[in-house]
Amino acid sequence: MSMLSFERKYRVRGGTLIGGDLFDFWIGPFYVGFFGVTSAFFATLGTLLIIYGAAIGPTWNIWQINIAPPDLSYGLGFAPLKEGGLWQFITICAIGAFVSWALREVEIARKLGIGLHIPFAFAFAILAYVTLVVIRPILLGAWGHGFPYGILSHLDWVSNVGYQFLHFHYNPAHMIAITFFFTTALALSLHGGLILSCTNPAKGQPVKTAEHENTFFRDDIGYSIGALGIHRLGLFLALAAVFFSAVCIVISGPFWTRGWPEWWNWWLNMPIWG
Ligand code: 07D
Ligand code: 07D
Ligand code: U10
Repeated sequence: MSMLSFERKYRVRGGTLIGGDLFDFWIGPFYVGFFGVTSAFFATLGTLLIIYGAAIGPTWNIWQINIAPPDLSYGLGFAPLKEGGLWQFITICAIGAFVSWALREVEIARKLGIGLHIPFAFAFAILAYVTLVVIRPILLGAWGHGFPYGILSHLDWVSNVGYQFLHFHYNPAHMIAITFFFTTALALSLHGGLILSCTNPAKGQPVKTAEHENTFFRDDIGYSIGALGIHRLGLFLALAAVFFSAVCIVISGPFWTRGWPEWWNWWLNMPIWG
């Protein structure tokens, strides 16, 4: 409720990227905008296509519903609806919805006069998805290299593709991505822990200040990155994790076709060993 007086001030026209005032309004808590309409359109259509795919498929079991990409023999062409064409339409809808959502975030940020950090961050997730279902399939020459849309079937795809490269853990970019993911969790737990320890003290105790926060880490590890710094670091770590994920999958196949353990032979093959 305390937000309402602020919202009255900010819920004004302007900041849209396209369409001027046309969709510049709110429905309940949601800002609509041109890209809200395109988000809703693509998300609704994509979801209906998934439901249609489920309806013509063998099961309504939520875990087992599967919309597979076309057979490799279709290459980069369009496939009939029931033989992967649905997957192709759903992919178009998904990209339409994700990009619309990012642009809607841009419009909201512009209205508020804040930075574009959040849509910038979401763009990395979209990049990872597009790498999996567009960039890598194009580099490999067939839409059939995209992952299937289904809760369990997409896990099977990850496992199969992993074993195609013998042992995916030896993929160096996968190692870097995983390290960034783990570091992101460490950073968030340290930050969440520190903020709660200072701002949510035991009953009767005063709330502590930034001095306490800095001093804890100076005493503990000799250095404090500071209040702004930890947020910059957190964003960097999370985006780096996703970026190296996209790298690790796009090099698997298009740029390296053998098992990943073999990649490390460059070390044994160094001329310095004589
Ligand atoms: C908590 C924000 C909320 C989002 C949620 C996901 C749907 C799908 C669709 C029935 C953190 C909503 C889910 C809309 C329903 C149909 C057709 C985000 C939060 C709650 N995966 N994945 C999951 C997606 C890929 C992998 C869960 C999407 C790649 C592994 C969920 C994509 C690879 C495991 C899911 C995608 C991969 C999962 C939980 C897109 C490498 C698990 C996700 C669009 C990245 C885990 C049964 C979550 C699981 C899991 C969704 C892509 C690997 C169903 C939408 C191909 C190894 N994935 N995934 O919490 O339990 O994300 O699977 O790219 O173990 Mg996946
Ligand atoms: C793609 C999601 C994008 C989501 C978007 C939004 C909606 C809306 C609506 C909730 C990228 C979707 C939104 C649908 C929902 C509402 C209302 C995120 C995406 C745009 N791996 N591995 C990774 C680990 C192994 C393999 C990445 C660990 C095995 C393959 C990450 C381990 C083998 C691929 C990672 C491990 C193997 C990966 C995933 C451990 C299998 C990929 C994160 C501890 C035998 C994938 C780009 C990611 C990748 C990937 C971690 C093990 C294979 C670094 C920790 C050894 C084939 N693995 N992996 O990318 O890089 O998120 O994808 O063993 O393709 Mg791996
Ligand atoms: C952070 C923070 C911080 C905070 C914070 C947070 C990070 C210190 C100040 C935020 C963090 C949290 C709240 C914590 C929890 C968050 C997570 C764990 C992340 C995961 C989040 C979720 C799982 C929630 C996901 C929910 C979503 C995405 C909302 C779903 C929304 C909708 C379904 C509606 C979308 C709205 C749209 C598209 C625009 C408006 C549209 C409508 C209202 C619908 C009506 C549509 C129209 C009018 C358009 C017409 C429709 C058409 C044309 C379609 C027709 C098509 C056909 C085919 C028929 O650091 O600071 O605290 O809080």
